[in-house]
Amino acid sequence: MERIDFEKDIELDKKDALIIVDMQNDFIPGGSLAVEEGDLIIYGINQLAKLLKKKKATIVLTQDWHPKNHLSFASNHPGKNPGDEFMSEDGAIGPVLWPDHCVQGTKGAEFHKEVKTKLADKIIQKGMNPNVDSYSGFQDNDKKSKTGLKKYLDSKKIKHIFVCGLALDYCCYYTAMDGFDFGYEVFFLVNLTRGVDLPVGNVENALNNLKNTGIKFAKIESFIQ
Ligand code: VGL
Ligand code: ZN
Repeated sequence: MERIDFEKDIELDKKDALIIVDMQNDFIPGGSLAVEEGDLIIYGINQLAKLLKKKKATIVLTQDWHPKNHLSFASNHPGKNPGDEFMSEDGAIGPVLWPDHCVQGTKGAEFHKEVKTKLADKIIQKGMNPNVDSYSGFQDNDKKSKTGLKKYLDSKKIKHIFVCGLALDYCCYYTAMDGFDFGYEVFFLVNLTRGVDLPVGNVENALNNLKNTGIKFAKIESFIQ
């Protein structure tokens, strides 16, 4: 992507929601599916969360929450390794297999200790069906089952969502795209995300698709304090 144009002078209010995607130990350096520099975005996410709280906006955390037998794990496919290409016909699993991560009840599935989880109004868990992955905070990859995020946002009359967290090209990307499809105005907080870039080029593709879809980009400086 040539360059990113950031929005200016965004005035936050109670129709806004910050969606903080999967800020869990396994996605942060030291974790099993560590995203490079994933720890560096925590401070900014907390700052923004405090600002949203002040403006009476809503804060949602998503949490990847897999059973041990989840089919996105390479370990559940004999002979396969993490990073291997794998795509199921209905799009439920893939395009690559992952190391075991965010297994329910493990340390790796917990939010990073520096993330201010007390500011959250709601936690949305996803990825519990062993046969289907759920990159989006809204629904499973096969789009058959919903997480409850849309219902929750609509109950609070949310119109605009701001997406940050991990990983840029998976869970943040699909959450933003579904948010757009479901009718919200979507702002992608690109500086408060980091990507896995698997397969290589995936981050660039994701950013281009977001832009071409009509999703806007914002950063901390975009907001009126
Ligand atoms: C994610 C891969 C597998 C993410 C979750 O949070 O982006 N990526 N599970
Ligand atoms: Zn996962």
